[in-house]
Amino acid sequence: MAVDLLLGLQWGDEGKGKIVDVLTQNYNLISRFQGGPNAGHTLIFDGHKHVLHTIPSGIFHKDAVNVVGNGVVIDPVIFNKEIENLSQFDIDFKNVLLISRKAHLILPTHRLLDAASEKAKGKDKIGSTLKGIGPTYMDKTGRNGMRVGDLELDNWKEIFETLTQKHINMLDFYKVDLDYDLDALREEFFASVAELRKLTFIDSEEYLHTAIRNKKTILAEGAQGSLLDVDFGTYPFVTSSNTTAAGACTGLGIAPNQIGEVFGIFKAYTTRVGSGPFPTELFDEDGATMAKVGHEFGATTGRARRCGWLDMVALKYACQVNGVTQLNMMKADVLSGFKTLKVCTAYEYKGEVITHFPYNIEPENVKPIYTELPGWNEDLTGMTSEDQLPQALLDYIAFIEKETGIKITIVSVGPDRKQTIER
Ligand code: 2SA
Ligand code: MG
Repeated sequence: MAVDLLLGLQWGDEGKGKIVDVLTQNYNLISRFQGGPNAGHTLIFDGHKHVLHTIPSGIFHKDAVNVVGNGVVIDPVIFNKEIENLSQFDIDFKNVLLISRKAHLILPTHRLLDAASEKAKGKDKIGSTLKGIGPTYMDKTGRNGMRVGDLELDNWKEIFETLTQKHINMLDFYKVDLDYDLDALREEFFASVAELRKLTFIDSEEYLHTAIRNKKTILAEGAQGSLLDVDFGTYPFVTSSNTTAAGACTGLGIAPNQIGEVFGIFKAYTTRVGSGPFPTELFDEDGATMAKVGHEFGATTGRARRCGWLDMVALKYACQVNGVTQLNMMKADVLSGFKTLKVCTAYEYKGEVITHFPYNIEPENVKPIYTELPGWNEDLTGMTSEDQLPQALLDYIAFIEKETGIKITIVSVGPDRKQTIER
């Protein structure tokens, strides 16, 4: 089949960037279909760490073409900084980084609206990355947005000014103090647009269909995670796009029957950054150990990530919504040294035991019910094949495979490309 999908099954930061990087060699095209600069995909190779936000993770592979699909939202300012950060690599951006004309643009005032909305919500804030994601998707579905293709029109600055003025009026609504210099923001935006124009804008759905007809292989790279999906996540503590498999169809213009493998990426434990319910969250030493050993800080904002045990109820739900065909388990090495591992296999929901993911998983409704498994002590980070893995880890893997009914085909034992065990 032509298009394989790679998706995060939890609340983001599962390690998608690393797996795309490992898999890229198998694909001609890597595409992003949703989200924007809120994403932080970390790749580590040759001893260096690289964080990508909007650019697909295939950018480091010479032979891959990278497509930013219509479902993505692009901030020209951040996009250019990302390109500048890659200047040490000899990348021919004009030919290997193609942008959909139908992708929406994040304006500086979208960022201001995001900040104002969060500030106005106070303690109930979403914990957004403040990149303007929500307001940009609101303008998209509200049919007011500005698209990449608009930059090719003579009157694009008028379109920009009209939308900016609307946003300035909206800012009044929030009644919060925001410090900003509109002229400076405008200048920075225009300068970045001039840079963005040096790249190639395409009708990406047509481009991808031609590629499919020409038997090219395509990997669609998801951002954030299934539990942040605007429909299926822990609403309202979600992002504003469809992060699940269906989002790849609408965000690229591919048909469901063109999808082949669906790689579901999950951490051996769970993390969440930002607000919102998290049934297996740990507030004790164990959680602190996961955060410390796993270096659990946001790749975009540097915020500390909340940590907890693996939630099988949520994982099975994500597998189901996405039609996952292969599981990839990340950060198994971080669990070395725990005497006992807990996996949440059911919820006590309003006094009843349930095994499905309900409407509302707020702590007052949901208490996790755990199954305990023995831990392992071995350092996994130097292991290169399955036969070196400790029996307790193999049992942990077998347990997850039995619960989900899906094979774990990759076990990651460290952040580097090389620390990847295929099964
Ligand atoms: P937004 O900015 O409107 O999409 O935020 C809404 C919620 O979605 C969460 N979110 C994320 N969660 C995990 N990782 C994300 N990307 C960065 C990373 C985050 C960072 O890879 O580390 O650096 O902090 C991401 N993007 C959005 C967000 O926390 C809100 O809960
Ligand atoms: Mg991330």
